[in-house]
Amino acid sequence: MSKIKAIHGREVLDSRGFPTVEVEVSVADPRSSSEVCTGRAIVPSGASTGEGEALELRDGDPKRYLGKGVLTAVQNVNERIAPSMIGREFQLQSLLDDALRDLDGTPNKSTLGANAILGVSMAFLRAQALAQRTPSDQFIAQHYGSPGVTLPVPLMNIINGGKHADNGLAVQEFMIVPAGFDRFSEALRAGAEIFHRLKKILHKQGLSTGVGDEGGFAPQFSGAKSHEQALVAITQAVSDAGYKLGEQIFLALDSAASEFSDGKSGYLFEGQTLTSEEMIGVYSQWAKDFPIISIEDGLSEHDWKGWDLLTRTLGDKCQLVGDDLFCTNPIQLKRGIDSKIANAILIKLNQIGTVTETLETMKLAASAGYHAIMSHRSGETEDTFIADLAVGTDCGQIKTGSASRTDRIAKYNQLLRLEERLGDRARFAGLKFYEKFKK
Ligand code: 2PG
Ligand code: MG
Repeated sequence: MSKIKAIHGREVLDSRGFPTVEVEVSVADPRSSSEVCTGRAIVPSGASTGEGEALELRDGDPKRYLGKGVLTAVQNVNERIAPSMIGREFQLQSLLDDALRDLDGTPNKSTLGANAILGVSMAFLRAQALAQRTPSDQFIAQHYGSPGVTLPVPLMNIINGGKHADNGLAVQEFMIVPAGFDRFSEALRAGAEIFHRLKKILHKQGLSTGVGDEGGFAPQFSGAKSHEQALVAITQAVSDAGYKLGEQIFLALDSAASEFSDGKSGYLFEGQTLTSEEMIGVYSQWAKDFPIISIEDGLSEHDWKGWDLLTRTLGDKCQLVGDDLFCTNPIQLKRGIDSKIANAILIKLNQIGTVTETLETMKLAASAGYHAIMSHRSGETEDTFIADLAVGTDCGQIKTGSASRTDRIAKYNQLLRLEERLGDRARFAGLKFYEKFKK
C-alpha cells in the first residue's frame, strides 16, 4: 500500500439536483517516485432513510440549495481529514477506515459526517487499486477473499411509488428480476425490453409515462387496488416482450413500509389502516397471484414483532430483505440474525459510512446464510462503485434502478464492461438465489 499524498473534497450535484460530496485521494505511485495515482468517488444520498443510518451532514443553510448544501462535509474532508491522513501509509483499507472512525469519534459519524468519511474511504480504495494496476472489482475481490467473477442479477425498479414519486402508491418499488438467463447482458436486455413494453401499456391506458427518482414509471393508477394494477401491468409487459414470467422473469417489491406506517402499529395502505397481520395477508395473497420472489422492508423498521410473523409466514417462499431495518449495520444485522428476522440484507455503503464496515456486514450476512443485495440510493450520480463492489464480493444481486436515467444506467454499463473483461471466467448468478423460493 502506498502513502497518501493528497486528499481533496468538493461539492457536486446528485441525480436530484442536490449537493453531494466528491472526494479525490492521491497515493504515491509505487512505480514512479514523482507520480501519484488518484482515485475519485462520489457519495450517494437516500430519501427513504432508516433511522439507524450514519449521519449525512448537510449545512442546513436555507439560502443555499434549500438547506441541503454539503460545504461543511467538504470542509471536513479538506481541513480535518486531509491534514491528519496525508503522509500516512495504510497497509490495509481497514486501517484507513479505522483512522477515519477514530478521527470522527462517534458511532454514527456525526462529527465529520458519513458523507465526508465515505467519500475518502471509497476514493482511497480506487487510488490503491490504481497504484497496484488492478481493476477496482478485482482489487475488492482480493481484499474480500472472493473469486470476483459473479455478475449480479439486476433487480430493476420499473414502477416507482412511495417517497420516490407522487402517484399515491404506498409501495416504493416494483421490480422485475430477470434471473432465468445465462448472462448478465441477456438479463439486462430482457429488463430493458420489458421496460419499453410497459411504457406502451401505460400509454394505452392513458397513464403518465414520466419517470420517478430511480427511472421507473410513476403512473397514477385510479382504481381502489392500485398496487395490483401495477403488478398486472408489469406481468402484461413481460408477456408482451416475449419472456416467461416465473421462469425467466420474477417480481420483487420494496415496500419501504416505515414510510407508510402511521407511527403506531398501523399501515396506511390503499385508503385503509391495516395491522401488521393484515399487511402480511396482502403480501401472502400477492405472492400467490404473482411470482414475487423478494420483498424488502415489508414492514416498518420498528415493527420487529410484525417482522417475526412476516418471516415465519413468508420466509420460505420469498427473500425478505431488511433495508431500513438493518441499515447495513453489523450490530443491527446481528440482532436480526439472532432473532431469525428476515433472510437477506440490502447493502448501501452510505448507511454505515466506510467500505470496511460495509464488507464486514456482508461477511456477517454470508456467515449466517443471509443474502446480500448491493444497492444504489435514490439520489445517485455517475459513480459506479457499487457495480465493482457487487462483482468483487460475488454477492450475486444488485438493485440499481430501472432501464432509464444515466445515474442508473451507468452501473449497468459498468457491469457490461466487467462481464466482457471477465470473458469465460464470468458467471451470472441467475436463479441460484431464488431456486428455493420458486413456485
Ligand atoms: C431503498 C432506496 C433505494 P433510498 O429504499 O431501497 O432504492 O431508496 O435511497 O431513498 O433510501
Ligand atoms: Mg429500501
